[in-house]
Amino acid sequence: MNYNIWNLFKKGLSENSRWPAIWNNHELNKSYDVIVVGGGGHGLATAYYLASRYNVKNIAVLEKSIIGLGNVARNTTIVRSNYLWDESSAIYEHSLKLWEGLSKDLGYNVMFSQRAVYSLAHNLQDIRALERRNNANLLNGIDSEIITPEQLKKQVPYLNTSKSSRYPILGASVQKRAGVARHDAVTWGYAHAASKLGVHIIQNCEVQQIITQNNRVTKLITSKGDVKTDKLALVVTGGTTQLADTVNIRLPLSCHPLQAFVSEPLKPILDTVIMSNAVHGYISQTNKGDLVIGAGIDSYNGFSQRGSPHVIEHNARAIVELFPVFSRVRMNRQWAGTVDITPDACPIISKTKVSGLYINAGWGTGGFKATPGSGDVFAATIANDHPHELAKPFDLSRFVTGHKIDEHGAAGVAH
Ligand code: FAD
Ligand code: PYC
Repeated sequence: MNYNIWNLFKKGLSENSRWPAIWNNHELNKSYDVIVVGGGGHGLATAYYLASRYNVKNIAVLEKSIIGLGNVARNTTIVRSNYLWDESSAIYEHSLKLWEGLSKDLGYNVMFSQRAVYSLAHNLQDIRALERRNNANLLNGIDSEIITPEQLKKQVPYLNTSKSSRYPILGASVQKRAGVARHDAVTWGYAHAASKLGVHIIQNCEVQQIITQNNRVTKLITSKGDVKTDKLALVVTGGTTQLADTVNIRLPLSCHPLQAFVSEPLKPILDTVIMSNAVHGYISQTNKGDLVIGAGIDSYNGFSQRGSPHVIEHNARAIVELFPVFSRVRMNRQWAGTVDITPDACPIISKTKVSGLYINAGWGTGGFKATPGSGDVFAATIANDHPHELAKPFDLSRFVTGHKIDEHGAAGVAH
């Protein structure tokens, strides 16, 4: 099915009935050339690019639940590339460029909206950190500007820029090409395009154990039976350490809950994304009208998909500081996801000591924006059995050599 204007018109005439399935569900075959474990954004993107760019056939994505119910569905969809260090800004900028053509590439509207992302500064240290990152971004050819509170007020009229507020805003950085996308559409778009290229998407199929022979991946034990492969890609966020444990690989990942909540729908009032690390909250408005709000991680380790009340209470207070006009808005839903964080807040995209086993994890609080870029460079790494140039700095060896890339400051969310 092509989602072109003509087909949309035709289906509209039949009251949108009889739309075909967006992707095909398959039974598990006995073997595949490449198995991708995890049907989140990154797993589906990896499978799509393996098939579309690297000419790999006979691929399966195994998902323990239903595709797109993990973090890809639980995140707040901010897409930007303004990281501090060359290595990370390069991979995030590669991703942002792919976002810019993604709907066309997938033949599915992922509703990518380049509505700009503002990061606020409330003290001198914030200003220095934003200026440093702004200069680094400009040197790497990434769009970024520093603006004054007066300029900010013109662009975001309801923001409280009063000098007498508790944490006055001293300035901001803005990336105008940044924005948001629709998370479900990203999942379904990749599933649709991968499925069209023959990728088998197998839901309700939990991978329980990896079997090796002579230090090579040979087979997987799953809840739907055994399946053979000699190339296995793990893209399972919070599930990575448990699966890697089955082949005695220990990973520097710790999992935390990260919460978000949305309000009742409002008429259009906020046409951009505002982030503040100092008062500790960020906010945007969806196309439906809901305000989408989040803050930092819950500090304890855990896999809970709810989170602690005091974190969102603090978060709501921060948003009311920034936007007193939202103080009477009712909140509709709250949830959490499980974010997998490395010591340097950068991902792991790596071959491993087991031949044929590749790991993509540790995107922590910031992986949604990386979905296309991560999928592309990981697919290249798997297809060539050699790290893609942009993936090289994110090899597991950095935790041994000490070549870490500290992005805690640009992560957008405190950890
Ligand atoms: P997931 O969707 O979690 O995919 C992993 C999949 O693996 C899951 O579907 C899971 O069921 C499956 N799986 C696990 N174990 C197994 C197994 N044994 N067998 C088979 N399948 C298995 N990032 C941003 O860039 N911008 C944001 O604004 C942003 N906001 C966030 C807000 C919140 C509240 C949260 C929780 C995260 C946020 N993130 C954000 C981070 C982002 O969501 C993640 O980094 C990203 O979604 C992770 O990649 P994924 O989509 O592939 O993960
Ligand atoms: O990485 O920009 C980000 C982000 C915002 C909220 C969660 N992550």
